Amino acid sequence: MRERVSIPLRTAVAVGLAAAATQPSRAALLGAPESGQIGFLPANTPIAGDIQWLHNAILLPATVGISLLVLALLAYVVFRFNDKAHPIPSRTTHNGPLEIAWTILPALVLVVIAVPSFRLLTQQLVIPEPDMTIKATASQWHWNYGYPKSDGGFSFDSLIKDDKDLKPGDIRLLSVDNAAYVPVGKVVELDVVSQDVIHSFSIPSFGVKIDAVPGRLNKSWFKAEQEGVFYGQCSNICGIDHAFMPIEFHVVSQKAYDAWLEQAKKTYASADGATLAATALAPHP
Ligand SMILES: [Cu+2]
Repeated sequence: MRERVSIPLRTAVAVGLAAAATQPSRAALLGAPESGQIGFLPANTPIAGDIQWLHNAILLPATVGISLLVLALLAYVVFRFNDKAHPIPSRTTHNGPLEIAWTILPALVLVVIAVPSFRLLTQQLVIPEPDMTIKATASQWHWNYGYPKSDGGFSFDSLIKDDKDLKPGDIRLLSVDNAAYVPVGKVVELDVVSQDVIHSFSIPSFGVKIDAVPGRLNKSWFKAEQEGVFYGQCSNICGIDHAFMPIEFHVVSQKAYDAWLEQAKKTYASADGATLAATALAPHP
C-alpha cells in the first residue's frame, strides 16, 4: 500500500479555500465539485446534458409525484378507514377497473421514462467516428492513459497527488500528478480495460461511466464542448485505495493540445509505466 501523508483536514480545507479565492485559473475548473454543491457537475458534452435533463425533467418529477400520491393515498386510508371513522369494514376483495388502472398507469410511467432513457443509452453506446482514441487502463490503484500511435503512441501513469504535493488550484483527493489532455470539440473514444479487478472509469461532466473489466475491452466516448479541467473518480469499489484513484482530464484548444503532445512525447516515450509515476510533467498551464 502506498504511504499516505495526512495533513489535518482543516489545514487542507483552508489551503483549498485560499486557492479558490486567489487563483483565477480556478474558474477553468469547470468539472470540479464546489463546497456545499448539490446536484450535478456542469455538463460538458451533449450526452451529459441529456442525462441531467432526463433526471431533472423526467425522473425527479416522477419520483416526487409518485411519492406525494402514495403519501396522499396512505393518509386518506389512515384517516378515512380507521377504527373510529369506519367501524364496520367493507368485505370488498376485488375491484376490476381499479386493478387494471394500477397496472396500466405505472406501466405508462415506465414507458415515459424508457423512451428518453433508451435514446441516451444508444447515444452512449453507438460511438461516432472518433478523431482520436485514448486507452484507459485501471490498476489497483491508479489509471494509465495510452495515446494513439498517430499522436506518439506513448502511455503514462496518472496517480493521485499526496496532500503534501498539492499546489494552489489543486483539489485534494482529485488532482493527479499526470493529467490526461484532449482537444476541445473532438470525438474521443475511450477504450477502458483493467489489469486486475473491476474498476469503473467515470467523468460526470462528460456523461461517461463505464466499467473497467479484466480481460474485456469496454468502449465509451465523449466530445467536450468547452475547455477546462474535468475530474472523475473510480466508481466501482476496487480495494483499499478505491477512493484514491481520481481521474483528471484537461480539455484544451487544438494548439495547446499539440504543444502538450510535443512535450508528452519526450517525457513519456522512453519511460515505462512503472517509472512514470515519479515523472512530473511540466506545471499545468
Ligand atoms: Cu478502482
